[in-house]
Amino acid sequence: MSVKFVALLALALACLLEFAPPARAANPIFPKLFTADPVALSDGGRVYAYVGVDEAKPDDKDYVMNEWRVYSSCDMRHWVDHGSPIQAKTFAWAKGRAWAAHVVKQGNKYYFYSTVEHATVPGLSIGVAVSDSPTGPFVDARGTALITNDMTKQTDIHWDDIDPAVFVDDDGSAHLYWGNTFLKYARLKPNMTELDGDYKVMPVEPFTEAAYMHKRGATYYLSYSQGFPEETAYQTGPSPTGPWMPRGVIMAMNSGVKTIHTSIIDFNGKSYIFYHNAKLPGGSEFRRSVAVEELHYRADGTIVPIEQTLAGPKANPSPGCKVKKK
Ligand code: FUB
Repeated sequence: MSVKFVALLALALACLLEFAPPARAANPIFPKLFTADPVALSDGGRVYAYVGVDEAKPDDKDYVMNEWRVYSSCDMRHWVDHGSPIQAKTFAWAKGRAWAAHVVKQGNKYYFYSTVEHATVPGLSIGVAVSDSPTGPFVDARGTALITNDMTKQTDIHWDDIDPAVFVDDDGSAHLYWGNTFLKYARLKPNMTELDGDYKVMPVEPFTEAAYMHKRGATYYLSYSQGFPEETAYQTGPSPTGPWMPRGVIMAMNSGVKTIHTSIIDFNGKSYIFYHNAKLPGGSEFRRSVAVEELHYRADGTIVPIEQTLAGPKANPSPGCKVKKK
């Protein structure tokens, strides 16, 4: 090979590198829409991520949210868009505001718990919908709200009954957590659509919103947003109702948006935290974007604080995972 040929080859390679479009960062994971309030479900070798859609225009001063969307992945890197399996109008008794939701599998059914504004009971409320598939469509499972704002009296604010999170324990018992300012808890009946007894207020302070429960070994992890701007804190305990031991902050507050709304799952032997920030171009308080990071535990079971990254987690394919490269 002549020196001239090698020089030409090197020049061509340099030009290619220079002009090749940079690979898109993995985070935020859904670059085509503003998305928020993620919750994920690991099922059948795929992870399903359910998100609200922020439709606010740049100058809007409030959330504009009408539907939820679901995406899935078999490797935590490549995501398939399954569209919108449920909208606020799925609940005939609601008048809008598709705020944060949570999805769990119980038996062969998928239950979608969601915040919506009630049409006749002032304030935000919680509904439950059901489907035979993780990608929906979901239908209203009750025909009425599961929780309404007039059922709780701790504060006059009309958005204190938001952000449902349902945890199904190893014995099949189902536990509902929700609230803003006050964290509320109730057992669910085995039908997943009714409260089993009265609700309680959990003594978790300071608490803002976005409660989330997961279990690792025999330890229960209650994570939630605290402060405003929000940061994600967590506590641990020996049961779904505590008693709780505060363990500190695992994700620091965002810049450009005051909320953060995290949720934690295991997938293919690793743990992940989903959250939202405002890092999609044009992002802001009401134009958020969902991202994901790997989450690590220390030997004593405490969680290592998580940095937000643009790179996101490494590929973690399920056996037989085939991704469609664009
Ligand atoms: O998306 C509307 C609200 O913002 C959610 O219900 C809260 O968790 C916060 O993320």
